[in-house]
Amino acid sequence: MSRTLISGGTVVNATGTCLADVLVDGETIAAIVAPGSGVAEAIGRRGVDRVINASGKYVIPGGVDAHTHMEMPFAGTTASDTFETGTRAAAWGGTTTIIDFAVQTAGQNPLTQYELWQRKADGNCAIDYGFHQILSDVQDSSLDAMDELIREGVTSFKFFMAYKGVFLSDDGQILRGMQRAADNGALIMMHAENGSVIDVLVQQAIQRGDTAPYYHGTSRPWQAEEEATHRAIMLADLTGAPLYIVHVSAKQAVEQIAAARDRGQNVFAETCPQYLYLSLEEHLGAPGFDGAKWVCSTPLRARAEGHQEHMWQGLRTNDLQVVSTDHCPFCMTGQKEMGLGDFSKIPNGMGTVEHRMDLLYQGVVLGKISLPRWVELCSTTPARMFGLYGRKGVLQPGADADIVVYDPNGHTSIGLGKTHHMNMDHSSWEGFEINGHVDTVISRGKVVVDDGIYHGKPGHGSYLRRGLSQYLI
Ligand code: DUC
Ligand code: ZN
Ligand code: ZN
Repeated sequence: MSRTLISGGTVVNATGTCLADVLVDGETIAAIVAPGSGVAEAIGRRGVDRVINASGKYVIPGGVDAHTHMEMPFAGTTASDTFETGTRAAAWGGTTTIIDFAVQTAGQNPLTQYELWQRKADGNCAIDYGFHQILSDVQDSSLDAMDELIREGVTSFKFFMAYKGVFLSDDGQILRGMQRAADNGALIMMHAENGSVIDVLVQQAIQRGDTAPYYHGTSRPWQAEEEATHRAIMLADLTGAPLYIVHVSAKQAVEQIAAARDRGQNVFAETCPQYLYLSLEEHLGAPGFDGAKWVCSTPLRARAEGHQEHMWQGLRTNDLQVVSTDHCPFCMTGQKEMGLGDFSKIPNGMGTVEHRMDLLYQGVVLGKISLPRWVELCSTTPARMFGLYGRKGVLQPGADADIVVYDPNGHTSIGLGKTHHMNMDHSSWEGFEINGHVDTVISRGKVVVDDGIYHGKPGHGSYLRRGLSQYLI
């Protein structure tokens, strides 16, 4: 079993920062001690295999990205990152855990689908991974499958209020899923957009000849997100189920979430980097077909309406608790271009799994969030929300040694051929300049990235059997 000493860094947890040395023994953290106390030196004399000098750097718990879609079938194609390429890219960016989605569409058996997703990931992941289960048509057997899946460590279930005929569950089906979750302790995740309204607006836009990517945004207006968010909150209230709204992009949806939380409801929510930085006008509205790179749902919102600043505010005030990526990449060639002349045929999604830690760190640089809050949003709360805390999301003795050494004085230029290891033919973040750099990434005691060199391998990542959300117990 190899021993690594990370010396002289500033250890950052969600609770605060301190100067400390971190000793890794095998796959876990053995000790966190004050530098100069002699403890590290004593341990050192007994032999460490490697010393990492973290002086002047932050030592943080590895990132937990609770919302990714590797190899996801969507709109007649499949997300371009496999579990192998996507988890490798995640590792490059300082994320050491992903929670992906096993997908059940109408007529399929959720348990069979879960096993299928296990086979896709097994032996391929560079970092640890877990699963949520997507449920669409809710049969009696699906409700029983929820109980069975919880025993397998799948403790959260995602429903869609959009994408009729593919993923959409109607309100009655969602209600039944929530009733079961209220009984069995599962967390309900919701894609909250009014799909029926969107389908009409999309059809009308295409008929008008408004076929460019920009109109993907205008046909999924904030009212459709606010309404669905409110409806999901009401259904959750009716049933007593805990609710987690995914990829929030509209400020009005944040207001609904904040109001529910103020009433005492167990409602939680995430946003994603794209809703903090990118916009309808500049990105979806890019010349020609370029906007297709940023077609995702919920859509990028108008900067003039102030959504982006409101997301930052929500992250600061805890109206929003988590930042995930909704990583669902598609190449322009052969995939996004399926929607040339008809935006509704562009596969929805963009690739961000590699850049989440860097992009959110800019919030610290810009004074929008504190250093511990960065760690809380990107690692600690997702771990607690999805039943992994203690093992993941914190640097403490006994925790998995998932550790990132982050250099605040380093620099990262994002883009194709620079810091981009996702399986895409473009970058949705081309040209972003990051103050900060992921220097070293350790996954369960193994150095997977160090000084610009990748040392990981497929199959190092293990399946995480998750417990119930630690926000509920
Ligand atoms: N949104 C996306 O952008 N892609 C995949 C599914 C989703 O809800
Ligand atoms: Zn979604
Ligand atoms: Zn998603």
